Amino acid sequence: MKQLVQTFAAVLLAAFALMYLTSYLNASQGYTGGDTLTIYNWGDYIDPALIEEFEKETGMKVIYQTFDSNEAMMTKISQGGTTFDVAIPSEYAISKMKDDNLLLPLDPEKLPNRKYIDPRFLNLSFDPDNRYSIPYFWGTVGIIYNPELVGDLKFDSWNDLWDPSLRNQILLVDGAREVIGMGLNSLGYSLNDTDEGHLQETLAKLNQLTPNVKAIVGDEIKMLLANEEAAVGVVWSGDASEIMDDNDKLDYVVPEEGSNLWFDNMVIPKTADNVKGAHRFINFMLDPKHAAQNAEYVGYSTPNAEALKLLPEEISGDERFYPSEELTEKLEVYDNLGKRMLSHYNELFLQFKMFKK
Ligand code: N2P
Repeated sequence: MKQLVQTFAAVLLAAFALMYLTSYLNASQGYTGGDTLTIYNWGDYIDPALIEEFEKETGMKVIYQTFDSNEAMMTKISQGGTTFDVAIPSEYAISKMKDDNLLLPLDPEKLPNRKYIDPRFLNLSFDPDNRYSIPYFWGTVGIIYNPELVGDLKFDSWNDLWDPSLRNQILLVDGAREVIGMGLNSLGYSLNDTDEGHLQETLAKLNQLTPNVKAIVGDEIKMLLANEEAAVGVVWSGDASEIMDDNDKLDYVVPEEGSNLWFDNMVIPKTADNVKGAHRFINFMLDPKHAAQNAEYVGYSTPNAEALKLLPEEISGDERFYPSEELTEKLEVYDNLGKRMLSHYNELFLQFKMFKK
């Protein structure tokens, strides 16, 4: 009998030790169970107070990680090994992630606040019926400039950037599609052009811009431009709006040859661990009150029609950041150019960066 009790105690002890070891290993490997939610978003792209509010409301713990380009985000998600419950890619990346089977379909019943999204931003070609994605922010790519430092230049053409008076005065956003796209547009080509001759011509033209380029930078572009460290920047519209909040001397313009119209959307990656929590977070962000608070904080344009009504008229009525449908029709959305061509754009961008150094 005594031996039986001893064996039982030893088995019990071993089971406890195993349980302890498993939970220790899970914790040290960043395991995310039902009450944590891992979000993968662009830098400077959410009001942190909303994360706190979400945590308080749901009791979930949010692990928040950031990326600075669609390319970096896709590489990390496709490599696996890390769990992300919600990510926020742009349209061409969503199309590619769908092709690569990296996304889970959304459950519309768990997203009642979807009804607040302006139908103009739903059902777009990269994700018909919004099976995998829900709009987060949208905007353009354009030029922010300090009128006091650029003479008569008005930047209604991308070609103004090549003006010799702008030596060492331009900051560029660190994005392959944006910089190659601006080069293509300056030559009158589509920013989805795949003709090798056009692409080489674009690279040669971008290389000629290098004397004017002070730096190619990430989110710090906002601080540098607001502090007048450079006279001109090629930026996403929402960053321009935020910079202009800090320095109202600056102005933002979308050149007439055309530019990019982009849409960033919330998705649930295939490797998600907390799918229920992911839906809860997406629905929370779609609440007009939260969407308006977020838009006001980050400076980007909300696709949420009810949230727009809650924003002050000086924001919602500003055509630079809420361009009319008529204006946006002239702009181009990035196509998913396929794996090979997207890598080629990245390589060309790297060559431009190397040439600049
Ligand atoms: C915010 C980045 C916005 C990305 N820092 C535009 N697609």
